[in-house]
Amino acid sequence: MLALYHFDRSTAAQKVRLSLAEKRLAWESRYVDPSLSKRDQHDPEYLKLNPRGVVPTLIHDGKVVRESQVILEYLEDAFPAPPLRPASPYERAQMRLWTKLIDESVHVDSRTIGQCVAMRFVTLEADPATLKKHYDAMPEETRRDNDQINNEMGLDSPLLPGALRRFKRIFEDIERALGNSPWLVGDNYSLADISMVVYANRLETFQLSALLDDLPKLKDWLVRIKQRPSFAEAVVKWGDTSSPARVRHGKEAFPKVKALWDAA
Ligand SMILES: N[C@@H](CCC(=O)N[C@@H](CS)C(=O)NCC(=O)O)C(=O)O
Repeated sequence: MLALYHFDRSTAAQKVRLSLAEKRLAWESRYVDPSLSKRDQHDPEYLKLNPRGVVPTLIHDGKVVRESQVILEYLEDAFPAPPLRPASPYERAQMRLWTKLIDESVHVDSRTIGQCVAMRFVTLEADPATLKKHYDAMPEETRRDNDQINNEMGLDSPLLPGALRRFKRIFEDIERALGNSPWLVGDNYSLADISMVVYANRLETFQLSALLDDLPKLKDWLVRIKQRPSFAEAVVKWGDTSSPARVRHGKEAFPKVKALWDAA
């Protein structure tokens, strides 16, 4: 039996749901409400499963697996068909050079961009005592420190230019990799594509897709992945929607973000 602790718009959870959908695996949804009034991710029972207080967490026949990139590899080992890893050891290594980037920078940078552009407004409207409780409960010190800086400083955060610069470089690398092949590695859709696509899609939900205008192959890759039934099942169905506030904040932020992107 498979169960997934997750929430709708979490990029880390989207990746795992994409793999589960590609493999047509049935799973039970255990929804973790991250809103400031609930903060299920800080519940002591959940922290026993995931001491970092984040989603996703996979439960497979009672065994607990956490960290989205680890979960993706676990699912390949436990449920190899259809494979989302190339067969050859060399291409598998190439795939892992892409997936390694997620924990090196991509996930944290995506969080910085999202918070500076739009998510911070929830914290600006929150009651200070509730917000303090939230920060105090966050088990990861770096995450807490970054969140505080990004939420307080928004587009003026000192972390934003670097996050956009690293994103731009990686997206340019994706554009080059797609020069001769429809997928990032080899002839097939793999964990490299799944791991990266949720972050490209996230830029779109923050109304920042025009940043990708000079990257036509990446844009085409994004469209092709969105056409796969797994994307509807794993991302759209769970409501990775742009709320009216997110659309408004994204549009307002765009000129400043674009200037930082162009300067990067
Ligand atoms: N390295 C972790 C990162 C997970 C992560 O950052 N999850 C976010 C959602 S995308 C989360 O749970 N956020 C809630 C919080 O930070 O309080 C993974 O890949 O599983």
